[in-house]
Amino acid sequence: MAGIGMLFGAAGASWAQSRYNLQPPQSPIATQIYDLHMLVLVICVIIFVGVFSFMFYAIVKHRKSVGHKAAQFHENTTVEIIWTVIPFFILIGMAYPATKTIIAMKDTSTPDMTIKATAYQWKWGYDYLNGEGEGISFFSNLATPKAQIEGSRPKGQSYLLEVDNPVVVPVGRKVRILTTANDVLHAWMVPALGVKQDAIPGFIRDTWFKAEKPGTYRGQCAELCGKDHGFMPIVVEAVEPEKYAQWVAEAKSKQGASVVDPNKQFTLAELMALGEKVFAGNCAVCHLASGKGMPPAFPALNGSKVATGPKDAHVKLVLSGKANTAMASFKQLSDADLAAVVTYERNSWGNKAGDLVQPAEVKALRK
Ligand code: HEC
Ligand SMILES: [Cu+2]
Repeated sequence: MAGIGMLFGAAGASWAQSRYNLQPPQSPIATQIYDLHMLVLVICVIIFVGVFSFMFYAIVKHRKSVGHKAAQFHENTTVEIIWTVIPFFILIGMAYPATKTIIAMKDTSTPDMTIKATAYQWKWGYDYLNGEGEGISFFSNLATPKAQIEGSRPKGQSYLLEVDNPVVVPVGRKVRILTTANDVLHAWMVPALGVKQDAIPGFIRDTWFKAEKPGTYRGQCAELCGKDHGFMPIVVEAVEPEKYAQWVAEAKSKQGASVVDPNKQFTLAELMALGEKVFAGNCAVCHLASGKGMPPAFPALNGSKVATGPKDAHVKLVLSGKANTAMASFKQLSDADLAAVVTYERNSWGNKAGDLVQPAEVKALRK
């Protein structure tokens, strides 16, 4: 495949920047995919030009008005053999490198590290399963401000391709990604790294990449059916190994701080502070930071019967969601996050329930 790259050496560099071509490849597999794409394109163009040149030449040169008579012949064995054998070799010429690439894509053996990517409606959760980062896990939410989506502010450069917590990986390491889903089909795709793998509820699929250069690589959930797959982007941050070690240390200490003793009693102020963050990250897209929602689609929580009613019912609704509505289950949040967000809803905007929910109460209601 190096040949094709060399053949188009000079042109290749500028094509790589083109908005009409695939994204510039940044991993060995992406490079193979890119080269395959160019090879097949060139073969198609050669065939196209060859066939149509010959055809138009024949039509013009042998037209009736200059006195040509159609030749009458059929069953010319030589021609039939030629037009079978030539396409056969063209197909083999394309299938052989394509098969090699597919086999390489599927070869997830001997990875340097493994990350599980779990899809949720509508975000990604990541768990670092081994290596230096073992034990790190976080959610990655769309970070594009609502005002840009609604058009009241100009769109940023990474519009809908930015998240709060990117997946950080070291460059030059083979990273295996396990994909699965919590609810519906999703797909983990990062074009520049040459990966696209369906995330299927109840199944684990895997894929891999090796980022060659430090950089930020952006992708999207590539599943079509479902209204918000376009709002759960994927961002992979590839960094030098020293920077990666630093990130791991920071992520672990942050995580250590948020893992709380399940029996810890929080104060109202603590719960409200944490709750505001959890609400902004998980609930405000629908219910709005003002708690006013967007009725009738998304009810206001300000003055809501549930948010000011018995707290067990309130916790249960957030834990289980409401079937057949956009209100999904949030059981993947920690007991502390759930206790905080429910407390926050009960005591924010105009709501004055005055009570608070402790993580232990959420834990008891999970059953
Ligand atoms: C994707 C949109 C969406 C998100 C995100 C969302 N909700 Fe909801 N929520 C809804 C909808 C829709 C309903 C109404 C369900 C129904 O028809 O009863 C609802 C209802 C509720 C209610 C009951 C309100 C009432 O008066 O009936 C509460 C409480 C609630 N949500 C809390 C939360 C919390 C807490 C979060 C974040 C952890 C959250 N919601 C995230 C869409 C959403
Ligand atoms: Cu999705």
